[in-house]
Amino acid sequence: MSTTADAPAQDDGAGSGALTDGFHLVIDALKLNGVETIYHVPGIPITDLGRFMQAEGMRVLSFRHEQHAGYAAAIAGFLTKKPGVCMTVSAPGFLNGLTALAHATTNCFPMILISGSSEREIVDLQQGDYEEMDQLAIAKTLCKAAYRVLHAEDIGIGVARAIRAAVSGRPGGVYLDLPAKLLGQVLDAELGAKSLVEVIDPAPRQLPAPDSVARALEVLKGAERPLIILGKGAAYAQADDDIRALVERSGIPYLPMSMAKGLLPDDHPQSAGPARSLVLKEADVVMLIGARLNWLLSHGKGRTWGDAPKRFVHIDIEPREMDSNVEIAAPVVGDIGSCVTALLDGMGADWTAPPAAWTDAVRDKKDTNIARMAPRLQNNNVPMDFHGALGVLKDAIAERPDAILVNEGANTLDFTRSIIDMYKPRKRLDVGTWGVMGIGMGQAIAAAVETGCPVLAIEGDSAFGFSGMEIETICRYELPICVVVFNNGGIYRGTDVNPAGTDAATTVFVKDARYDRMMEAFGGVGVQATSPDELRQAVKAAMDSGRPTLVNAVIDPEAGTESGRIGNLNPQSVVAKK
Ligand code: ADP
Ligand code: TZD
Ligand code: MG
Repeated sequence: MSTTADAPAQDDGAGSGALTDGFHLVIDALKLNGVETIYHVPGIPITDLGRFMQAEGMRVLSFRHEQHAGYAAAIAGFLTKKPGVCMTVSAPGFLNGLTALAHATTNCFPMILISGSSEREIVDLQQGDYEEMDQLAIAKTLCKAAYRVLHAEDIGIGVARAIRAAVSGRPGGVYLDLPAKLLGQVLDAELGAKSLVEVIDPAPRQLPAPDSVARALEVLKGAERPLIILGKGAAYAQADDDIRALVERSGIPYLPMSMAKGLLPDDHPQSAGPARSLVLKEADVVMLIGARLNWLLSHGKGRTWGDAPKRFVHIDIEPREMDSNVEIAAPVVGDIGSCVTALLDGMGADWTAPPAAWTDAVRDKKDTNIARMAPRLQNNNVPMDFHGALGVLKDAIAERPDAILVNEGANTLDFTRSIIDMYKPRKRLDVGTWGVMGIGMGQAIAAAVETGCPVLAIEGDSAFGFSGMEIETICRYELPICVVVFNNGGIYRGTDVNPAGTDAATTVFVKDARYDRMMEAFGGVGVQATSPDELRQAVKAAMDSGRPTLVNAVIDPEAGTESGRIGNLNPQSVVAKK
């Protein structure tokens, strides 16, 4: 319990005489609930809150922009199953953090955005306070829950509600509004301590109904060509052993969504990753575990899914997710750990593996695709193409399966996802449900801070630019992060020309940019790599030393395609010519 250092003695018979205040009650409430790390940008009215947190032994990481502190908090939530906390100043700082809070909510990651706010009386009369904004009203529409605390004795309850809302049921982002006046409010220390709330069982297990499990098993048993799809909800659930047991016991081929890669190792015999098109088209029963049928799975219908009729089994904690895009034959609502255990228990001794005709067809397709890709990954072309560079980085991860891979870009994202195998759960972090650029450095920092593991961030040059200034943060905290910028001189490609002949084309950047020199400016290691061999050496040195490093990997500006793998989502003009 902390009290204000220079508080005057007071004895009104109500408590100990010692005083505490809003600042310290916020700290005590967070610490009581196991929150030890804060992702942060200081300023009025929370500068002292950050200082006091540090003084009380919390880890307070100051960023250069709130959006990246927010993305760090969001991914900390994914990695730890506890809310990641971002703390910002009022209006502009709050808005900068809000993008990440909305991202956390969209991705079902538990996160709390704590923002200081201006005086309510002035804000509500719109009298133009310093950084005036009705933050609570704005946050409400963009996150799972939003709360404001007005009295110091309610801080304990406010923090408890925020934590429970973030992690229980479908996880998401929560906003907690702390007006400046609240932080300075004084309270008897003993009463303050009593007002704190330790959240018991913040994310209670949610057992599936037995008849829903039986129905799911019936549907699976009737399948000729079954498929399991693992999503990032399955990775989040930390039910790794049970999920693996279910997949292996069932004998069913599985497809990992991007951030579920490594939940089972990508070289597992049942992985259907390299046969994605075939299994989506041909499967007759598909069991989704913590994956939504959103755009990333073509909404469960259309060309991607072929003409073969399909029945879906869907495991998710959110009942409203069922039938969101297509009919679900067997909804199983509950937490993934409990659902998977129940399915395993129900499989019984007479469970039979899927027909060999199906598993053989999947394996053949996979073997063919892997064999076709292999020589392209060995190429030593200069300038490098994506395959030559990623062949090197694929080896780097295979040699260090504990390392965390952060990945964003368009071509840089799509090629990396399909080429680099992951071997352990929650080791691949990326742009998530929105395909958002800018998560890179925030995620890399949180990954290093929360896990202590080395981080390899593979970044398109455009993607990197969104959060590039945070390499100063990486150097300041001396984090073991190696950033590889795939520098193809632009968005998708570096070759666009403006037909009007005036400004540079909209998708191109300065030619021959040296991102490595940015890292040197802050005392980190910068390396220019123009060939796969140079890239291999640079990344090896970085991963061996653990020193903050940025490798400017020069990629052929012609190598990429428009929008990477999702160019089909671009609307077409009937008038304009490209
Ligand atoms: P992906 O993008 O990998 O396909 P999504 O983000 O679409 O994954 O889906 C994740 C799903 O996982 C969400 O529908 C969410 O409700 C669900 N989920 C998250 N945590 C759990 C959990 N512990 N138990 C059950 N479902 C969960
Ligand atoms: N802004 C935000 C926040 N998210 C986005 N997804 C975009 C803009 C649009 N966008 C993409 O979808 S990918 C991309 C942008 C700007 C950058 C692609 O260029 P890159 O990767 O250099 O990162 P490649 O390897 O050159 O394709
Ligand atoms: Mg690029």
